Amino acid sequence: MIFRQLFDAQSATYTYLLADATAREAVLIDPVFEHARRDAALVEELGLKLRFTLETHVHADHVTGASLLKRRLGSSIALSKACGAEGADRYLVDGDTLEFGRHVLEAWATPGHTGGCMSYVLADHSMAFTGDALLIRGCGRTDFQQGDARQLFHSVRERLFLLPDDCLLYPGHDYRGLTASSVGEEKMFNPRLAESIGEDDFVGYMNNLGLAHPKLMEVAVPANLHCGRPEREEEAPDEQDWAPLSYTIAGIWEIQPNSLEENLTRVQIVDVRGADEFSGPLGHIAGAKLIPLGSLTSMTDTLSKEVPIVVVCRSGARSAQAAVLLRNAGFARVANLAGGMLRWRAQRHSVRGGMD
Ligand SMILES: N[C@@H](CCC(=O)N[C@@H](CS)C(=O)NCC(=O)O)C(=O)O
Ligand SMILES: [Fe+2]
Repeated sequence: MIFRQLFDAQSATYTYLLADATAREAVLIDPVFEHARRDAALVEELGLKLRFTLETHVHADHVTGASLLKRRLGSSIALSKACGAEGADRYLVDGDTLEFGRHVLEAWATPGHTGGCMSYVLADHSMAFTGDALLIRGCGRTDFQQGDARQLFHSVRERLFLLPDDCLLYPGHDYRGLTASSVGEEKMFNPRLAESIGEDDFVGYMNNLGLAHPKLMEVAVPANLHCGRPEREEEAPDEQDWAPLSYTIAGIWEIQPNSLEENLTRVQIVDVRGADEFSGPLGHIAGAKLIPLGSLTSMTDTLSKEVPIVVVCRSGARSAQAAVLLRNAGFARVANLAGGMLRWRAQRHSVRGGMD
């Protein structure tokens, strides 16, 4: 079998590619919207036919790449019936199976992190993809999307822990850099769910986690309830190749600080904050042109259409709006600086003015 573990650094999400090495049929578990191009390229380079994308659940922290991959590669979208999403090609219930070449994945309902969580287990029980039901030395939170700590306890202890001790576990996320575990290991060392821990202890622990909601939750959940179909039906208008960019569910191209640093001399930087912020404590990027968002549409004739534009603000929100305005004004090559000046500074890129 061909197996690849892929990572999204923004949400610490793992995507898994599994394929039959002979039949060249593949499935992709939990693809991420911003990486649809990367994932499609890998599938094509390996000479695979993507049969399905599978979701372990309706994610709250990132948007699925399922719809983009379906459009690019003709894959079918499969997810649990209980998760309530629309637009899939196949709705799975506990016990369903999915074939790729001579391999088979079993769908196991493992609710608790969300009401519709599903784990995918290779039919020989050598590998399980547990989504956020069981993380390495942890588990998914249970405080939204019909989460239920008691249900999660039963999903893990009475289902996943019945797999053989040497069954490898691949989670939906890891926030600390671990990549895989095994059933035996988690039975012994999981601080929340190890076999020595009782149900009431677990429930008490989970009901008092006190975590902030995921930053992207309000964007991600509605988008995932439509399998990540972009708001604008036409995909990423005019593929842009002047820098490594990613296309967001909101229909905006983004550039990360490192990529902008490498392309500084080849772009026009337009800072759309107010003049006071431009010369304030966050400083600005050397060479940036100050055009506050409110003045942008009346000042587009001061910008060149020949040179790509990167728009910048404090956090990336106003500049996202600026990117849309510029595109509507006929600028084809525009990208938003992801995370704005805050991320630029946090990643220690140089600034003009400002304070340390
Ligand atoms: N800070 C992260 C939070 C991510 C989060 O809450 N992740 C969920 C999975 S979708 C979880 O269960 N996390 C468990 C944990 O953080 O212990 C974000 O804003 O995206
Ligand atoms: Fe999750």
